[in-house]
Amino acid sequence: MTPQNKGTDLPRPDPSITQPASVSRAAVSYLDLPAARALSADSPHILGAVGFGMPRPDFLPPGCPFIAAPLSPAGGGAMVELWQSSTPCRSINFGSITGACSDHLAFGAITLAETRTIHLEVTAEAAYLAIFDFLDAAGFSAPIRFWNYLTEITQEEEGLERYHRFNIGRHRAFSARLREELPPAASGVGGTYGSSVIYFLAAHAPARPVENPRQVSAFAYPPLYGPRSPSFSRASVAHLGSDAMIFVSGTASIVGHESRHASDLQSQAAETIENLRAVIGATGITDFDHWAFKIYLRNPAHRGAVELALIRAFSPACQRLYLHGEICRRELLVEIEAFCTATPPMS
Ligand code: 3EB
Repeated sequence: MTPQNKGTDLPRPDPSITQPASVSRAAVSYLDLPAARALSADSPHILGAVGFGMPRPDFLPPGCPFIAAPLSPAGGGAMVELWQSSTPCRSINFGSITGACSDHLAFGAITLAETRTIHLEVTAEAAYLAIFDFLDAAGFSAPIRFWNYLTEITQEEEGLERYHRFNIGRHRAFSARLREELPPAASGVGGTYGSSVIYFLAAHAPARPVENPRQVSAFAYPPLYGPRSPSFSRASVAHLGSDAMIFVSGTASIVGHESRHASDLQSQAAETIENLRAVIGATGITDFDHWAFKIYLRNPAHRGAVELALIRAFSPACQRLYLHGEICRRELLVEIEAFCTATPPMS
């Protein structure tokens, strides 16, 4: 985003170069506690763990990064989002960021140090600056995916919505430190308890940003949605050798820049799935493995209806994690993000 450092100057991975099989990829698993405990035995390959409805579990080895997200599973209980690398990881703690990296990927997380007297744009800018310091120290130049879970996201803080204040702070930090011209994929969702957190994945080369032809780019939203537009791309495609990791941002019932079907769950779910299809189509990739979806619901009772629509549209074999969260526009009931790897079949 800095003018002297346009995306076109940055090295792009050449997809025609076949890299050795040791290039590390990340896989995500959404796990209940017994399954998370079982997978934690493989600690050398854990990049990071995110807890929903739970504090750090005692079975997680001390070196593994963990962050407690301020959202709970829609059905109650506790779930863990576990990012694992295909190659060994080592932990990196720098400043207020807890993280880990493999040879090709880094994970990091920060709990926002919010106080009653400091506005969210200040806290958010400081958090993102700390993230860029972490990335510099770890030697990972390119963030490829951000998750932003902000408590009381639609509440006003002295005349400005907290989400809009967050966008100001994030924009300031990206203007100062993001090397790419365009921001990577992200999710922005309201937490329902606890502290705001940001977590992220990064690589050595930038991911390819992808937009949704049905939607105005979030970074180009008109000022109606706050003094600074949200800094995220609709999807990021990280090419790793001949494989790709596809990160689809939090996607909602927005067409153009306007929310559609206010308070109509079925129609919002259908519109959101249309948007997912459109942005996935825009990646140009067709050889996907199974998708992993995270579904954010303003009302946890909406889970069944969204589940039905989602498994009709995608394979029932996909992973699905339903969370109770507040979407950053009050009229929106559901937001869905997606991740998958694409591995061309061996010839
Ligand atoms: C939207 O399309 C819905 O601020 O990082 C989705 C994904 C949304 C990411 C963010 C916000 C963010 O505008 C909200």
